[in-house]
Amino acid sequence: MDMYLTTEDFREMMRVMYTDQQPYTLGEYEGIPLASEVCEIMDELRSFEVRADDCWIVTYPKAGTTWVQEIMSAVMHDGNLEEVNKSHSMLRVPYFEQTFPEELPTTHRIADEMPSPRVIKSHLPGQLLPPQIWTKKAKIVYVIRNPKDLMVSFFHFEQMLNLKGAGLSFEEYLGYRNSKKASYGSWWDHYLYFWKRRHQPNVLVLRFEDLKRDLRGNVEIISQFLGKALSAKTLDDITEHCSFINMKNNPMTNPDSLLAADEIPGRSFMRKGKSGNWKTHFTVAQNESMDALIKEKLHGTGLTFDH
Ligand code: PPS
Repeated sequence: MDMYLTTEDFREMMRVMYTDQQPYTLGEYEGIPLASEVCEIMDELRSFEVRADDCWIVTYPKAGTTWVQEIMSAVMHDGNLEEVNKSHSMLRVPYFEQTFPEELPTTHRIADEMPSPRVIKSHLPGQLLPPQIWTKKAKIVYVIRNPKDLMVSFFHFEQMLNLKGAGLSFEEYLGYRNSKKASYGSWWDHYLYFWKRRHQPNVLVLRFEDLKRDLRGNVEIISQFLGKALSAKTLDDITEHCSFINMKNNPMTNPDSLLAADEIPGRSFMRKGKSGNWKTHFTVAQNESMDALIKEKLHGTGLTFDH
């Protein structure tokens, strides 16, 4: 990605897009609300040339994308962290549907030029990903996070970057994000698409809470899934590299610098990095209503969340 876009370009563009502009407008593609610019390129994205050795990190936003993409990138570099730290995670791992101002190529065109094996990030719901992912059997790591923590993380993120949900109270935000009108559609449809496919050999479904409980074990699971036989020492090093505090302190893994979020005092993309942070945000009534929604939407699917 550096071939086309320098870190400085990227940062300046993000500053303009997020800090100076009004919240983006949402369009709709096949019933899924997406940023209007993304809707415009969706037909092109659907015909993207997938490679069999691509590794995709797919998530509903705020489920642990940045964390797992960094683990995947480090694994695909065989744990060579010196090499990994030469460029920012967001440049190493292209965000598939990210659009840029007109004079720059869109991310998927940049990804076209990247050498194999590629790690590619997307938040698109499964049914909108390029169909070649399934025919070529590219590997997909999908991360699920307790939707209550997802709400809190997303709420703060949208405030921080002045996105669609900025300006809403937490109560109003819950109403928006728990509806099919939210950007990227509903979290439950997004989760269930992959949950139902979790036994397919090219799909690995992980849980944010499991990564918190046992990061080393999950680094090993990811490495095996990606076909890498890494030494215990290398797995230890990747685990260390991907701890919350190390990712927050590392300018090549903390998105703040590229999102120009470090210009906003007291705010950080790497906010808390915890499971159960929702407990300090939800009222009793909000918690009950969220429990009822989770029960209604996930009933009979086998997907549940610990408290
Ligand atoms: S995005 O914008 O969709 O790419 O966001 P995403 O990366 O999916 O989610 C951001 C949340 O993940 C937390 N995070 C981590 N937690 C623990 N350990 C590590 N290493 C880590 N890296 C990122 C990040 O802090 C956001 O969660 P919250 O709850 O807001 O802190």
